[in-house]
Amino acid sequence: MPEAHPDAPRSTDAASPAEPAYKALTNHLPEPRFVPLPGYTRVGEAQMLASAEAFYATMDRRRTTRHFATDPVPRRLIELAILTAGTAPSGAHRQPWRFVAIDDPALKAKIRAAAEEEELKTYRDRMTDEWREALHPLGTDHVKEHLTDAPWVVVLFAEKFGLRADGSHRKNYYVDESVGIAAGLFIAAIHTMGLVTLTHTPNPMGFLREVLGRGTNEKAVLVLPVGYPRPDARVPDLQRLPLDAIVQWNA
Ligand code: IYR
Repeated sequence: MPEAHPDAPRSTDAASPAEPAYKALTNHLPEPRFVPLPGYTRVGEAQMLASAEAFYATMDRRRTTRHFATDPVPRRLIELAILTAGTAPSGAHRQPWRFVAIDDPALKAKIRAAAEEEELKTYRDRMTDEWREALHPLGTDHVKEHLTDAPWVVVLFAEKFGLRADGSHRKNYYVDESVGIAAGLFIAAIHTMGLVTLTHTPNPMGFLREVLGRGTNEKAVLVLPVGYPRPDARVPDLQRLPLDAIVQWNA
């Protein structure tokens, strides 16, 4: 099919829905502004294959370790990982992710103490036997030395809803999905720059909002220590599922 001129109107153009009843619901709204897709260059299949193989090989070397070196990491690297996370797609482009990046040793210690207090209760009293058994191969416990060893602790909050200046709520959409995608991009960015991170999920997480002074419209979803692995860093002996276990092609 010949390519249409980019300015030519198209009946399927999302910016100008043709269906009259739908149009009537939105005609009080300003016309959406569209710009040409920026920065896209189509590359050949051989180059795509090479990049895809290389990226997969890089990502397949990512491992979650709990053993962090205390060496400092420049703040700019954390900024770049957060900027990368912020490129995630999000429901209605609400970008409902907020990051708190902590390198203050006193604040890290405070978070560690509060997390360990909750985690001890979780591991000792709240976990079912089944859950404890599931975690046993990972070697996790309530001791969270990574929260003080890692030079940075990044806490990811989900903005459940926005707050307008008058205090009213502005709805966000697909918050869990959007924040999950942002977390994945953050993890990929940290890994490709040569650092390690760990997806820590203290439970319950309410204390983080208080300690970090965040609004009640936000909910902590992940604690991500970031740093270099310790020279003696270890990981559990785990395998990833093969392709045929995680994909189906057509019906
Ligand atoms: N939140 C606890 C327990 C934990 C739960 C799961 I599921 C894990 O995959 C790992 C740990 C913690 O962060 O230790």
